[in-house]
Amino acid sequence: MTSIRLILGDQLNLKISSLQDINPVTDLVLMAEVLSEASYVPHHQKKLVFVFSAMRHFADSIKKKGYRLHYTRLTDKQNHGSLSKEVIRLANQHKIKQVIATQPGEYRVLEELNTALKKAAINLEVRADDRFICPPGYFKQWASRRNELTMEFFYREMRKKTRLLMNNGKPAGGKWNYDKQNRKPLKCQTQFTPPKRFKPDSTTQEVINMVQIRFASNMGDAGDFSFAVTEKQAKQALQHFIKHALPRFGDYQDAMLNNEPYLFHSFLSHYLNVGLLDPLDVCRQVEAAYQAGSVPLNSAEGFIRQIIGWREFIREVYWHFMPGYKRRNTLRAKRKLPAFYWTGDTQLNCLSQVITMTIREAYSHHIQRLMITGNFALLAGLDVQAVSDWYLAVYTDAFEWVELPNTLGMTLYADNGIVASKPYIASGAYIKRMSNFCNDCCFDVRQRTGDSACPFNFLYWHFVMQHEDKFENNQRMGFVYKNLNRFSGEEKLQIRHAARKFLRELK
Ligand code: FAD
Ligand code: DLZ
Repeated sequence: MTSIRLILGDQLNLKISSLQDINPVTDLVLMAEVLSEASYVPHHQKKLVFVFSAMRHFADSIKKKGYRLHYTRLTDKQNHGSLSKEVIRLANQHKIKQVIATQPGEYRVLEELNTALKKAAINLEVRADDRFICPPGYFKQWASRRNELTMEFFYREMRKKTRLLMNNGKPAGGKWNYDKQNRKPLKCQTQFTPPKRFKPDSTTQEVINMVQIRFASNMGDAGDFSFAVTEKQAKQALQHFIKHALPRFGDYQDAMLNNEPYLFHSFLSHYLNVGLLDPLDVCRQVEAAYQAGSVPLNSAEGFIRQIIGWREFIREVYWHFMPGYKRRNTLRAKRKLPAFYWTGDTQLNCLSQVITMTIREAYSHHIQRLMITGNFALLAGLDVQAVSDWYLAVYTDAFEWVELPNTLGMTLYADNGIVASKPYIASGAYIKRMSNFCNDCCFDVRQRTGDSACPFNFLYWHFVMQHEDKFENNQRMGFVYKNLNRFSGEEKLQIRHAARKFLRELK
């Protein structure tokens, strides 16, 4: 039967399951730039340019393959504005009753397609997304056998399944995980080679112009866009990372520095998430670099763990617990998102640094997301939905399946400990240890209370006191409550006053 093969903006790979068994003579491939997807959160300008330009370049590959393509541009007059409406428009136009899609990355999109196509009496076949390593059904079975969903144990299963860094069934080097060797702070004189950049071609330039006009008030500047937008370019970016940054990725994974967004991180997540890079292929190349002796084991293992461990685990958590997951808010965090999350205009240097880098690059690395903007959001009790929407909007790699469990779960503890076994909270001392942000800050990281005290300090202890009932018996929080018990009543009172005053004035 003739079918429409739907390709979404994050499914840009010729091996995608929805294209398998395509009849190039009769079937139609549909790709659509639509306003509903471009505006369900106010996406960063660079994210919009990336998605649209990568879609347009991928459309060229579809045509080169000889497939019949229907491509709707955002500015086309007949564009009906949403994915389901574009599918139905094309189906009606060609009298086609069968649509084949790879499972969308977001529950919202799957629901939209299911509901609208059912109403239009069009059959929708949804195929598994086999770019992911964990096979359908595996996680459910794995989860049913345990009380706690610990990423580390899931990761070991993925190592066995992929045989990455395995020798005769045993982990390379004798240990599964070298995380303890991955927490060194960095010196500000360290030299970095930034990620590979690409000059926009005429296709990208056209998209830049469109985004600058239509999304002028969105965060960021599309004008200096220089990301890879094709599979070929993304592969060059990967090679560049393996050669220049991966060898020191492991040691300095958790470090942060003023004005240095990338350090030794890969800047590859957005390429992986839209399909320009294949996760398993990336991991095999990293393994090969380790086997060739050009990359130490703690870097290779650390990097592979992020992809076959965290990335896969996070996706499984999303699909396992949605749709209810999105509404979770265990700590009842409801405070309005402060305006500085959109401007970077705050006296706290660490927040200003990370948000300013985010505005410039539509990127920040994991520890910046988790321990600076995320840590603040958790300590200040910022509204879970607003914080999640912010992360979904501002990062190029943000798609709900990966953004939500990282934000709501790992960062905000709103899922009651499914992703994180304890809240990821830290006072100024952690930020000082892992970065040079505090050197340029007007607040004093050594002070817990008083006018110049670092707000992360009193907010940290305020959070610990506020949620004592919930966390005092959490084994991993034992030392924190032991420390709290050493504080005098007067000191606790001062902390409460300082935190409440700060939070009252937070706008
Ligand atoms: P590297 O540090 O070089 O890591 C290598 C790769 O591992 C990444 O490219 C990514 O694919 C994968 N990875 C690492 N950590 C994670 C993780 N926790 N979850 C999933 N994959 C991971 N990642 C996204 O891809 N999209 C998001 O929307 C997203 N939102 C996040 C929100 C918060 C609050 C936090 C704390 C983390 C979020 N992450 C997200 C995870 C992580 O921060 C990014 O994957 C990483 O910063 C991307 O930069 P990189 O490519 O340089 O990663
Ligand atoms: C993020 C995004 C944007 C900005 N625009 C489109 C679009 O116009 N067309 C499309 O097919 N996909 C787009 N995407 C990705 C989707 O919003 C969505 O995140 C993924 O398809 C996952 O379901």
